[in-house]
Amino acid sequence: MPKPCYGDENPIAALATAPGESALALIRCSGAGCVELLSKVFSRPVKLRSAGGNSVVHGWIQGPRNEGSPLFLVDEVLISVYRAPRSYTGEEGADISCHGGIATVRALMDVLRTAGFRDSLPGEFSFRGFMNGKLDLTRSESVMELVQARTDEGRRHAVARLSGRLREEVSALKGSLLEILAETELHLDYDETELSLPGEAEEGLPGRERVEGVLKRLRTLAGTWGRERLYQEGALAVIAGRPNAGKSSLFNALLGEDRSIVTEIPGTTRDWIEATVSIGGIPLRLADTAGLRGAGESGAADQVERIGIQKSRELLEQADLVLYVIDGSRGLRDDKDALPTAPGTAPFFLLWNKADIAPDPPPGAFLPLSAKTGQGLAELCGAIAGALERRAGPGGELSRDGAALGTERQKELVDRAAAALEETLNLANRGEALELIAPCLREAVDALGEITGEVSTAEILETIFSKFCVGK
Ligand SMILES: Nc1nc2c(ncn2[C@@H]2O[C@H](COP(=O)(O)OP(=O)(O)OP(=O)(O)O)[C@@H](O)[C@H]2O)c(=O)[nH]1
Ligand SMILES: [Mg+2]
Repeated sequence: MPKPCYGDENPIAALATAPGESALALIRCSGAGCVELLSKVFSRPVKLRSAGGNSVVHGWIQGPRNEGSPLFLVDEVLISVYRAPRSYTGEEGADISCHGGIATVRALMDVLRTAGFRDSLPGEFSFRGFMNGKLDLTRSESVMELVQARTDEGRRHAVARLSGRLREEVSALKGSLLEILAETELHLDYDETELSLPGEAEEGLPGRERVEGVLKRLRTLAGTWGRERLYQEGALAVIAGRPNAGKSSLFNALLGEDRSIVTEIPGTTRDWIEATVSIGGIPLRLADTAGLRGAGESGAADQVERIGIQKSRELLEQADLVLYVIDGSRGLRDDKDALPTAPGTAPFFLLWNKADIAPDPPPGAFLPLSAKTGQGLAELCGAIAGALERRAGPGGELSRDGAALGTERQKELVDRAAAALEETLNLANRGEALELIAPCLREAVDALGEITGEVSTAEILETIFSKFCVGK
């Protein structure tokens, strides 16, 4: 049998919900003739075959154990029927709501394979939706973003793209460029016949200010990616400091649960622990580490703790943000050895912990806080979100209402379009001929077309959709 690939039109099926024990599961089927195929393994074939689009039919999936053996009941299900083109894929489709047992789903999928369905490839439903004009690429990608969103903020940004905000912006920019391109090409034609257009300069790029306007908007759009990526991928915050400073207490306080062991014995945390928490909508990977002790100091670490300290230092190098905890009740005297000598690029917070029992911090950039009472925690969270957002670049405000990018692919294409427009303007500045300028404009138009998928190749599409999950 030939290997299934994106682009064949055979009926496909896949479990669309997470595998495991659950009240219900959803198996999704799509492809011309799929309702007919299903009717062969359904207890009410006539009812199913005659069902209209967007209707639900109740019955039993039943299957042959072997060729010629009597039918056996697999599960009681509801089948939602979709008629082309009114479905997610644009094809005829059926969603089977079944019971969520692992064995049930496996048995149902076996029966569907026997009936003539093949297992779908990752993202194949979305791929078909795209091919049938149901979704452009920005919306298809936002579907996957939605599936993967880890915080409410991330979900909100993905939904904005799903609603078509990015597609609208990209289409509008592309539309403007196409107009300019058309005018440029018209000038080329007129030049050939030695005519000039009324109201336009005889030489130079027509609509130059409009090109500059589009370029400005492209740069703004490109600037949104840093923050969007922050909300999608999150950041690593490493909690470091001297033994007993209260690092694990802070870790627990930020998580809102007792995950890390806290004792009054210095050197309690020996191995590092990581957990994810949402801070201002940013999925923050928070690492609690072994306390940093100077070499040769009293009460020096044993071998296990030394390895832990080494790991702390490695984590600090990878950190997007460092939370350096100081035991305010002991003051700064012990921290001189532990504080890094050269400032890194990651934002570095000096936290004056145990503020409930400690004197005020010395003047400087110390943030007073008590991991025990929670004093100063809200301020810390605000400061963390603010620092990470600033580090990710501009575009926060814009991404709240305006269009924002959702994938690295989109960012690369926006950059490509912007570079082509810069080149367009450079050529125009140098007074180059329109014959040379027009291809640059065309390059920008094509890059924007690739974002929405109007310009695409089978290879590009396969790369994009193969990153999706099966059943989507
Ligand atoms: N009063 C007061 N005590 C605190 C505070 N934070 C932590 N402690 C206490 O300080 C001691 C050490 O706390 P930990 O959170 O285990 O400190 P750590 O930095 O993780 O220590 P190591 O894992 O040994 O490096 C415990 O007895 C905590 O109860 C605070 O804000 N106020
Ligand atoms: Mg600890």
